[in-house]
Amino acid sequence: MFIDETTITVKAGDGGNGCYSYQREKYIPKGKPSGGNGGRGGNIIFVSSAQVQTLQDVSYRRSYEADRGTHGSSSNMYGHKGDDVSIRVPIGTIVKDFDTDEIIHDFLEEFEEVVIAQGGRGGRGNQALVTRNNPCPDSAEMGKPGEERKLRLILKVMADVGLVGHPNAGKSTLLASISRAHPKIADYPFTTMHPNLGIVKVGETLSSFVMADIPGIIEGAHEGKGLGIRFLKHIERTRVLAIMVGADEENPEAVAKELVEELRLYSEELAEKPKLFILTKTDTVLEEELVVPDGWHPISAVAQQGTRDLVFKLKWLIDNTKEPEHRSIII
Ligand SMILES: Nc1nc2c(ncn2[C@@H]2O[C@H](COP(=O)(O)OP(=O)(O)OP(=O)(O)O)[C@@H](O)[C@H]2O)c(=O)[nH]1
Ligand SMILES: [Mg+2]
Repeated sequence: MFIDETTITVKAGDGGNGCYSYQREKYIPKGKPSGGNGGRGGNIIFVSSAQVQTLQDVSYRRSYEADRGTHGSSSNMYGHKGDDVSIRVPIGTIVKDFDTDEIIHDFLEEFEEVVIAQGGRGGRGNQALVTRNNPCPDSAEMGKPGEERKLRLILKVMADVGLVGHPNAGKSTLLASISRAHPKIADYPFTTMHPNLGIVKVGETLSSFVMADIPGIIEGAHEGKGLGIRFLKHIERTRVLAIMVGADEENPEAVAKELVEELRLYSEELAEKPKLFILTKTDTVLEEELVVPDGWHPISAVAQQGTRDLVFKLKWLIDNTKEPEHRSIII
């Protein structure tokens, strides 16, 4: 299941208590202070990983708790640190404080490791509390409680190119033909129900880029028609857009215009991204009847025509587009 929003509670471990004790030796009624410190509580750590694509695994549990540190003990024995809890999230996950809406962290790259809730400090034992003025402290400290937070997680996938088009335009077919992704393809609208990502290799070069295929958009999507605009957030962070229109549409240019307007109703910024217009399914039209609008790129993903050039064009466009400035945008 593709889950791109969830709410969870995390609780880091409490610190262990410091110990209050005195050395006991023969003939010495009260020896030196010897109570050890408590151990620190375990942290809650988030790690971004390319191995997970959705928030499904995270949302499986409502709350996460790290172990507490153990208490200090006599003979200056320190308590052990509580184990950390590490939670894997997909790249593109935004972690927000549920109550304040503040962004705690936005995971833009792989292997980012962030402490989201700090374990509590262990309390000092009476041995650590010794000062010149107070050589025999008569108490030890309690451990501090671990941080507890309610979090809202939002996934906005990270990709270089976002595919935009009517249902059935051939978006998933293109992704499947130029990457190793296996999105579902069928001749009915709204086959794609959630975003698919694919890594596209650029010809025989060593470079590649990430392409995001999202569900089709129809007129009125911003009002919730079709699958609506729920998935547009997944192309907010792309550098460029590929607007795809089937050669079997009556007026491809009008369709493209309408698609861009639909994007604009969602976000001006999204609509203003650099775009490549692609005429798809060119094999469905007789050669002499095929009209390719000015500046458009024709392809037939099924006949593997124009797709290789398309990859180079997209790469060029990506390389010549600045990285989006604020990659964590309005939510
Ligand atoms: N003849 C021909 N058919 C194509 C081509 N590209 C896609 N199709 C067909 O068009 C239909 C829709 O293709 P999809 O790739 O699922 O379309 P989509 O844009 O992903 O559709 P949604 O997921 O519903 O938004 C399928 O039956 C494909 O086989 C093409 O280049 N030529
Ligand atoms: Mg599709």
